[in-house]
Amino acid sequence: MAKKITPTETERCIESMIAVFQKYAGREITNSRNTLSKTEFLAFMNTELASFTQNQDPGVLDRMMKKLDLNSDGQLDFQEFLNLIGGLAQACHASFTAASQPVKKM
Ligand SMILES: [Ca+2]
Repeated sequence: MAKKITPTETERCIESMIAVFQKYAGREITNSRNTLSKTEFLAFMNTELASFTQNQDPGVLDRMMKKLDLNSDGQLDFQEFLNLIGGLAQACHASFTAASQPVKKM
């Protein structure tokens, strides 16, 4: 009998990133299943990162899409998507580490 291999937390995270990307990239039948169109990007942001988007002015997501779209093809491929996730993870990590710093005594 084959031993069942349990994925590690890291492996599950990678699998989740791919699954989420594919879920939104596959929404519009007229658009590639391997990239996020602007509509798919907005759906992703407003669903998966609603706590971030709800307090932003509408131009922020437009500017984010333009900045993330490194090859300016109007689509976000998986690498461009990962830059977004990496940037958000970095910002969260920075705020967690800042919050856990002991308060300096004067
Ligand atoms: Ca692109």
